[in-house]
Amino acid sequence: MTAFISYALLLNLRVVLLQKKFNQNKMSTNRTFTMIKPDAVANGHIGAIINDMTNAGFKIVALKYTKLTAETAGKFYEVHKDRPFYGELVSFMSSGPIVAAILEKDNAIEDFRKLIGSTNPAEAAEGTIRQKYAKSIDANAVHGSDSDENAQIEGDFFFTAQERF
Ligand code: RTP
Ligand code: MG
Repeated sequence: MTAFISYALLLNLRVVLLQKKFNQNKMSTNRTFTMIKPDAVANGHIGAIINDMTNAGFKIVALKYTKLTAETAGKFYEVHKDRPFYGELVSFMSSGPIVAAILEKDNAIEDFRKLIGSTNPAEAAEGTIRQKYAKSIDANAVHGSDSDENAQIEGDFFFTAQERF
């Protein structure tokens, strides 16, 4: 009898752990990280951009109004450190306050990249956030993660576990 109960408890524990792992995986694949960049903040577009994001079905998991230093901006965009635009990118991203957020939706990475449009606003599709609010390839209004892995890294860069809901 004792052996049977122990076996049942172990089985139950295994099911709970598997469910937890499934939920963790599901959460990371359904999340993206974004920043409203200094140009869009300075031009008064925070409200309109958040509205576009939530209207497109993205739920806000975490949200913060903050400012990057040259050092933290440099770290955030470290993947681009050998690119010719790195210096300008770092100086622009630390030039004023930004809004950082973690967003959740099915197919978050791809759908969010579609919502923000091409890196160069001149090439961004009609109705996209960059087409509506961005002026140039440097000051392009918003950031969007390019993969599940980077969404996780970038979200962790700005938010503690207690700041996510
Ligand atoms: P982001 O990371 O900010 O969401 O932008 P993205 O994925 O669309 O573009 P990415 O290739 O990751 O580049 C990061 C930022 O660097 C600037 N950039 N300038 N002059 C250029 O050719 C050039 N290429 C990229 C942009 O401001 C871009 O958002
Ligand atoms: Mg990128």
